[in-house]
Amino acid sequence: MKTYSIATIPGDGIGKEVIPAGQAVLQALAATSDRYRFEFENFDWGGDYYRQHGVMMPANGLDALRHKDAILFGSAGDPQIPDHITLWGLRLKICQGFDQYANVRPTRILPGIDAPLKRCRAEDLNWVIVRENSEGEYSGVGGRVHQGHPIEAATDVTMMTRVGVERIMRFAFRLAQSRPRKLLTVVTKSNAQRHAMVMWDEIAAQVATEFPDVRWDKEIVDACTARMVNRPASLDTLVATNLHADILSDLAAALAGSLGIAPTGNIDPERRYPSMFEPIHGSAFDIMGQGLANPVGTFWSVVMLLEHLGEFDAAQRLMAAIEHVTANPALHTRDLGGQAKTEAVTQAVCAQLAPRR
Ligand code: NAD
Ligand code: K
Ligand code: MN
Repeated sequence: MKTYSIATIPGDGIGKEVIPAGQAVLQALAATSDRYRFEFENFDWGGDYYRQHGVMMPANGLDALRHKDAILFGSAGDPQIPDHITLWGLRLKICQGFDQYANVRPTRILPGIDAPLKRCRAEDLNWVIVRENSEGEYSGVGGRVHQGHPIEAATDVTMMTRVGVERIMRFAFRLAQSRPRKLLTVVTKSNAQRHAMVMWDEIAAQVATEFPDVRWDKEIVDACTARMVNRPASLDTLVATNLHADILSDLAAALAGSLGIAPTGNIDPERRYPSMFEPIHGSAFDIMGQGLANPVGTFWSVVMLLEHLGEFDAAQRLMAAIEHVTANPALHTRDLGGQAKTEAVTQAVCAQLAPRR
């Protein structure tokens, strides 16, 4: 029997509610198989850890994760700690430390979900946004000088490297090639950002020549938001910079019904390091501790984790169980207009996975 070693990092806020739920569905799957099992190690890093130790995770934290098969992550963000400390001290440390340069964000309108675009049929909205996850606007290059003085200045430099852009473009073209429509939209802002984004466009055109069977186009990021609303079926796979894709994917999630549903994988395509899977949402301070969190984004992230491990049958079964549950309005959480609690949705998915008698 194969044993997969999974690190769980619930982090803060509703991360502490949805990650145990994700763990429960993995256990429910394992209970139906004699081919694989999961071994979990939980890491209590995040805001509470910061209050005790002055850091979000220990200095040798990456070493504790390095040999795991995958990481399941909740959220970093605590109402009492500035967001840039929680984000850079935990999630970005792991993403950048393990060079998880491809952030993959699928969006679909799941069965039973009342999505806000009235003229959009479910089959019109089936996207994967590929987010460059290692540099760009979140390169960490920058600084703040003369703090508090009239001449104060601050910069966050958008840094792009040829290596970084080439590898994300190649990943995106390959992903687009693997999907039925073989269609890629390269999101840009080269009209205004005339250095980094011009290089981005040039590299896109170069890499495109390696994929003659992929149809591709370019869209300026602001126009892309309108296109997502007005012509969703004209999009399939998208590739965008760290910041642009961050914003576009929250819009995508909302268009598909709720931020609480959307999953993501922070992936090291070369598999030198473990990849990390998480719902795209944050700590949700407004609902934390009340059992109101929608766990579907975490469950779908677990589907991506299973696909990454090569457990395609388990991934398919879990996705089917999720869709069975979203199709039932009695199992919708408050963000979807329902009244179900995290626990009830989790139990329903686990029950769906259990062997029939
Ligand atoms: P958020 O995603 O936490 O919440 C935005 C809104 O969506 C809230 O109204 C929330 O209640 C709702 N929501 C989010 N997830 C939900 C779920 N699963 N079920 C039901 N409703 C859900 O974004 P925010 O409020 O901007 O950020 C809160 C904190 O989370 C901040 O500290 C931020 O930095 C952090 N954050 C972390 C990550 C991450 O760890 N990857 C991502 C985004 C935000
Ligand atoms: K998250
Ligand atoms: Mn985000």
